[in-house]
Amino acid sequence: MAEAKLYVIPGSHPARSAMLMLDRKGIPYKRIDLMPVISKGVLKAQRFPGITVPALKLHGKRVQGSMEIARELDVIKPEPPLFPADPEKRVKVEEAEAWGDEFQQKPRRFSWWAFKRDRAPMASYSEGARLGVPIGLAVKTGGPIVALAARFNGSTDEAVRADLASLRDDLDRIDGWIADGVIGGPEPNAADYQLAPSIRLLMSFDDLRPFVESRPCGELAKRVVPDFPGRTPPVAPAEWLASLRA
Ligand SMILES: N[C@@H](CCC(=O)N[C@@H](CS)C(=O)NCC(=O)O)C(=O)O
Repeated sequence: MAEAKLYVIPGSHPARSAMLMLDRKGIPYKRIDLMPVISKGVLKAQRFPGITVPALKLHGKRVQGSMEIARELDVIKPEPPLFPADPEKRVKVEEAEAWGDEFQQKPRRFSWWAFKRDRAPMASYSEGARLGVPIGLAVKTGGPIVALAARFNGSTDEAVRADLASLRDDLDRIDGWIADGVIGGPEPNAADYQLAPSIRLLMSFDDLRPFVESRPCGELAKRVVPDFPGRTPPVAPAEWLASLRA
């Protein structure tokens, strides 16, 4: 059987979800690092139906998207399960997972907004990645890629400011799922793997880490994703963080 191949972008949070789930299932895979934006063409050339990572070639099948990958992994290797067997519990995990799939956009939008201001911290997110060019050079010449990614992801001041204004409610919701036992149990489920990398990406920003790390969701993220590369010094105007501070 051919080895599984996982296409990722370094620092991508849903790609990290897929990596963690493959590891959890004990399925070996080859990781293929792609440059953002250029990734779209590579995935098309590889005949994936969509243009985003994570994208997985497994047993001759192409599976794309963190939620789709979670389901496929449970089919091909049921143990340990990523979804609870109890139907009611499963519905709750699926709800949290689907919400997390949407929530991904907030840390993504913030990241590109921040990198548009200063690309230098991007290098730290590519730790251990093999992009085919030196990371320093990729960052140095990456202005057009960052500008395009920021545009594709709607990383405008208005959008990012609105995201930050509602972030506290988002974190409360995630903490609520932990309190209700939907996530945060001893055996991580698909919603843990979906949400924790997004929290970890938020925590990589010095602006946001203080408001996240000591919360239950911050603790959970550190446990589920013990290592997540990247660090970005403060970049957001102080007043944009007011609702987190309140
Ligand atoms: N919700 C999807 C979203 C995947 C997604 O948008 N991935 C981003 C990276 S985090 C991507 O591939 N972007 C294309 C690009 O940056 O060019 C999932 O979980 O798989």
